[in-house]
Amino acid sequence: MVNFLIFGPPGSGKGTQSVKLAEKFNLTHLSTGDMLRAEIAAGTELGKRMSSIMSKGELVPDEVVIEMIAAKIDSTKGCAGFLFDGFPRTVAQTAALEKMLNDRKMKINSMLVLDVDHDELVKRLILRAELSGRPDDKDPAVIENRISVYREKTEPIINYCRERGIYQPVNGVGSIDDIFNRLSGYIKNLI
Ligand code: B4P
Repeated sequence: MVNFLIFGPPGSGKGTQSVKLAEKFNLTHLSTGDMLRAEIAAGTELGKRMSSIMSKGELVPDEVVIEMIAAKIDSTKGCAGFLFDGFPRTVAQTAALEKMLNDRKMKINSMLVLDVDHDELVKRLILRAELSGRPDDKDPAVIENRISVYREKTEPIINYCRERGIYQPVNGVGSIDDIFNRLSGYIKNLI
């Protein structure tokens, strides 16, 4: 199994690229954002508790997403590896993922970091709000909070992964197909 993190600020294209990459390389796409939104849509107790946190642009508790990911890893069979999208988002989640994978004789092979400037992120999310109806895309103040939370709590993971020699920056500006080709080039070299 070859496992990848797709990483970057909100609106950097993680979800967009993950769907295409998972299909091309037979990877299982695990998006904690999608899993949490599915809980909210199903009206579960967990979904109800997480909904107000997400609508403010804050991170849900580490243990919630760690448990979700562990369950998915154990129930997935027959893929070439995992593509983790939007997880990990804190250094604690990263350490938990490393342990989870080590316990199962796997590792994080590469962290692909989409590099996109602030104005482009805001532009994309405001545009998406018109189509998605996502409460965290609708309010510009919530978008700014999500970007600040990323800089403060999520970005430190880059150094953690750099020290492990798995950090790979990727230019995230351009057409969706161009970025897909850039990412595919890195994945092809490892799979
Ligand atoms: P996520 O679902 O992960 O949402 P996101 O950061 O907004 O990124 P997403 O993947 O959806 O967007 P993309 O960049 O593809 O998280 C949502 C919330 O869930 C978090 O704020 C948090 O509350 C919670 N959460 C999730 N995981 C968590 C965790 N591990 N721990 C704690 N809390 C967690 O795309 C954005 C837009 O850009 C799209 O409209 C797309 O069409 C467009 N786009 C993409 N590529 C483009 C390009 N090249 N050019 C132009 N537009 C492009």
